[in-house]
Amino acid sequence: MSQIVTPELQDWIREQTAAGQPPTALLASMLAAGWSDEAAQQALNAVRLPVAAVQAPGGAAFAPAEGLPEPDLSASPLYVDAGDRQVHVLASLTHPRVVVFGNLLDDAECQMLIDAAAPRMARSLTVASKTGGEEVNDDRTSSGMFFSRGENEAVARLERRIARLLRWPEENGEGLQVLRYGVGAEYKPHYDYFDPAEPGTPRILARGGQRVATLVIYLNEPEQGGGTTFPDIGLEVAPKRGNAVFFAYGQPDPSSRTLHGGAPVQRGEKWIATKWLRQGRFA
Ligand code: PD2
Ligand code: ZN
Repeated sequence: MSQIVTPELQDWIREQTAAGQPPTALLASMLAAGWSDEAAQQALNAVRLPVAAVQAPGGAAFAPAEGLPEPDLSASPLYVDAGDRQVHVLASLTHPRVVVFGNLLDDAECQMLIDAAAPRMARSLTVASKTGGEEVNDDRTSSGMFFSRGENEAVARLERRIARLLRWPEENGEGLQVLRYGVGAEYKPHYDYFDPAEPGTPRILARGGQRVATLVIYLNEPEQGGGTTFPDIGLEVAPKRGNAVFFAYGQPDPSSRTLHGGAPVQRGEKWIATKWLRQGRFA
């Protein structure tokens, strides 16, 4: 059997999705029809999500990406031109899509973000999936703050760089979030997309649709612990200053295999900046 993602297969996935079939059911059908797990997941991830209202990125110097945020690694480059910086490609995985970058930020930029965020830190909230509001959650023992998009020159420059690197419109990004974890603080494994089955999700999706990808940027180096873990695929990314881990999820479903967490900091402290990317314009 051919395991290529044909237009017919893409149509079938779109039709089934429109008819209300969740990705897990589509995955089960494909496995039953003889597809390998990897090929079936590849097919699901290759299909563009239905996007209600994606705005064109006014005046952006690149074509908006088809499908999902994705750096151009087609020629297996060591470096990707992110406009004002050559970002290093340290490791990549196709299913799920995970890319570890080096040299995304220099030390001075990391410090500038920490210094600007520090006076504004408060105990981190997570989205309350029942209501679409926010709540304190024991799974997330960090403190944090959000910059608004383009809030200062350092933030604006980083947002331009990320948009170029991941070929996704700046306008589709949420404001950069900065988190600080002290000793013992962690972020238990979770998915970053919004659970379609939760009653609060439609309210959240009204602002730019689903999240489709995450970029976690390390702003300092804890002395021990604090890696970003992906339990489904046995991956742990070390929190090295200026580096970042990118991952994308074509479907808001565990079949994306993007379960991930922030391991407890054992010594020192950990600062990160997270950029979440939406399907459409985040306003
Ligand atoms: O701090 C991390 O490594 C981490 C882990 C999981 C951050 C996030 N999720 C996040 O910001 O979504
Ligand atoms: Zn996360």
